[in-house]
This record gives sequence, C-alpha cells and structure tokens, in this order.
Amino acid sequence: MIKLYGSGISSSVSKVRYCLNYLNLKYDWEQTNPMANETRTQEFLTISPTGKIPAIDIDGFKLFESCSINRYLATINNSSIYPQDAKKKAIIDAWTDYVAVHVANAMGRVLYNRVFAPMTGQKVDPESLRVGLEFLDKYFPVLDKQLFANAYLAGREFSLADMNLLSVLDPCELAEISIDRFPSLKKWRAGLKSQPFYQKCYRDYTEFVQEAMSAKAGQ
Ligand SMILES: N[C@@H](CCC(=O)N[C@@H](CS)C(=O)NCC(=O)O)C(=O)O
Repeated sequence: MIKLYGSGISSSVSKVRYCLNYLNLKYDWEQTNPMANETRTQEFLTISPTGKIPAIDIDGFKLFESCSINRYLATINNSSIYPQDAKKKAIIDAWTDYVAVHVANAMGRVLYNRVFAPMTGQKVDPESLRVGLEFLDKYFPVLDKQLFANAYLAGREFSLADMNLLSVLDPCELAEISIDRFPSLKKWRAGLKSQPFYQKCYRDYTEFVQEAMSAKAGQ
C-alpha cells in the first residue's frame, strides 16, 4: 500500500502524483497541509524529518524529497522513465537537478511574493521577486533551446526530468509567469498536459490554490 502525504497546493506533490499516475500505481492520499501546521507534528516528522511535503510510506518504507521519491518509484517498477543505462540516467539526473536547483528556486521566489505572501499576510520582498524574474529570464531560454532540439528534456524519450519540469511550471498561470516567448517549451508543456497521467490528477494546481485562498479569506 502506498500512502502519499501532501497537499494539492504544492507543486512538489504534483510531481509525485504525476509519477504515480504514469506508473499506474494506486495510492492513498493523506491530506497534509503545511499552512495548517500538519507538517510539524511528531508523527509527520517521523515520515519526513525535514517537515516538508511530499512524503510517502510504502509498506513501512518512508521517503521524502519529490525527485528522490520519483526515482525510487520508477526504479522499483523498472520503468523506462528512469532507465538502467548509467549514461541515460546521468543525463536525466542532470536536467532534473538543473530544474530542481535553479528553475524551481526562481519560480519559488515569484510564487511566494506574488501569491503566498499576500495570501498569508507575510511581507512581500520586491528584491527577491526581481531576482526570481531575472533568473527565469535566463533559464527559460536554456529549456526552450533544449526542447527545440529534442522532443523531451533528456532527449528523445519522456523521462523523470520532464515530470520534474512540468510540476515546477505548474504555478505559471497563478503567479502570472508567461512562457509565451518560448514556443518549444510552451508546445512541450501543452503536449504533456494532455496526457492521461496529468489529466488523471483531475484538477489543476491553480484550482487547488484558489480553493485554499478562498478558505483563507473566509477565516
Ligand atoms: N525539495 C523539496 C521541496 C519540498 C517543499 O518545499 N515543500 C513545501 C511545499 S511546496 C513544504 O512542505 N513547505 C512547508 C514547510 O517548509 O514548512 C521536494 O522536492 O520535495
């Protein structure tokens, strides 16, 4: 039995849901909301010692960090999205790391300052927002160039690197980040959003956050 801990307002949780759906794995989704401090309980910290979502528990094996969870899921299911070949794997890891370290950080700055800080009454940091937008202006052309030359991020085959990037881009609409200037990136994203593993999530990331925002406003 697979248990996924997290909330729909986390794009890192979406990343794991995409992978679970892609691999046709059934799971119980244990709603765990950081905004309600549900990630701070002693019980949750034994599953995710960092206090962050997502986390999983598979028959007692507990794991945190979305990219590590996806690697584990793909590996134990012998999936081609994370192949055995060391070189193919290394290229997938390189793009996954580039997106997780650089792109996600810049997206996070914009999302936090444009959406989550206002929503939770925290202070907006205009300098952090400016830096985030400036970095995205550097990183999006790199991704666009790679996707102009290749169908997928790590080459010809769809892989975990694509799932990582797809989830990192989830907040684009909500945070008013346009990728219209990057046609290959835009086309790649639209193609993946039409796939069953994405459609099976039944609800877009934006809807989850809008629901959380209305609940917060009604408090
Ligand atoms: N690198 C982590 C990022 C996880 C993360 O930042 N999760 C956020 C939600 S998107 C969280 O749990 N925040 C609550 C907190 O930090 O207390 C991953 O990919 O799993």
